[in-house]
Amino acid sequence: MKITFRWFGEKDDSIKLGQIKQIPAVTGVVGALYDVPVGEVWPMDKILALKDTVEKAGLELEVIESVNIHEDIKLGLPTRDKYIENYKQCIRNLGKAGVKVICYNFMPVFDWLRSELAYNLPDGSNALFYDHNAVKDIDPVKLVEDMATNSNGFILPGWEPDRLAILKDTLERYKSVDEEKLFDNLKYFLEQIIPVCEEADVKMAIHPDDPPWSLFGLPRIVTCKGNIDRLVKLVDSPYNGLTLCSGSLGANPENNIPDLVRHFGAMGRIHFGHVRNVKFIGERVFHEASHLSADGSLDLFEIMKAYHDIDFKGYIRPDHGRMIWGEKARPGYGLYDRALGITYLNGLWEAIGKMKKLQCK
Ligand code: CS2
Ligand code: MN
Repeated sequence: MKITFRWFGEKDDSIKLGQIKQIPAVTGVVGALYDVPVGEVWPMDKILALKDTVEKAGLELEVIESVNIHEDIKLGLPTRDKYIENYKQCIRNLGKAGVKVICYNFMPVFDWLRSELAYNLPDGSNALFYDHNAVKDIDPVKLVEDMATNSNGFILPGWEPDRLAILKDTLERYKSVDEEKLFDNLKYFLEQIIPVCEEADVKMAIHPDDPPWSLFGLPRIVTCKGNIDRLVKLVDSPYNGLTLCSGSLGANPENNIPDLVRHFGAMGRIHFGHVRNVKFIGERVFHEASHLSADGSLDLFEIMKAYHDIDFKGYIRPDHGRMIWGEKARPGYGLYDRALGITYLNGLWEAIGKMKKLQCK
């Protein structure tokens, strides 16, 4: 595996590349261009400038998270073709710059969603929190406003102002899109872009829905093994793959993450792993936790063992972390807890590998 770290750019991240470089085993950052509106082509010069900045710090830029999908593509509107053409050009440009994996998601309107961004934990740290009861009856516009004002002054990934400005309109338009229609629209998109990915040697890695159930009556499809099985077959190519996010899928206890790693890993479809823990405290109520197995509901040893068993050669990153040691950063994306997460993943990986060798002797 190759360990990476998500970074929001020199202007928008409180974390410096030099700090990321000092985290043991990190070979690259997961980056994006944040100033190109959704649906537009990412210009070559801007991609190369980002790559140059990252490489000067001794790191690689082989994974992009995310090239977001224009709502017209998810809605299946006639205007989608123009945006799909732009997406193809983006893939070609990224391929030319040496990018190997594009993470994206197909969640209508909302990216990840939480009811609280700074839920206090007993040790004085805080983390993202989700309570379905608090979310289900609330006006989505109000919820989004709350998220935007409580984010320590940072723009949250997936919650960019241009997206939020047209929120009411977009919600209205989804009234005619159910899960079947969303699957059709995903298939239409993949059928057009996957041949371009094959040519450019860039793998697509869809991120699961977070949380993995429907919200505000909107359809969500990347939620469970059966649906993911269906989506990898929509276009049967290794370039149509997954970002296996343990915390997103793991918020539903019915999703068995080590099993998913083995299943989709054996098919060669996992290109990117997001590894983090969540702690269930009720039905559809959870908070994020440190990566340590004992602190959450997921067994990180079993997850890393599954990656080891499939001889995973793709990219891994720690996912959201808690806010600890008084850090003020973008919720979920501070330096300290994610760096601790990486150290823990390194420890598990080394121990699993060495134990296997001992058992062979
Ligand atoms: C989130 C998402 O769980 C996560 O990784 O932070 O915003 C994620 O980056 C997107 O859904 C990927 O497109
Ligand atoms: Mn994730």
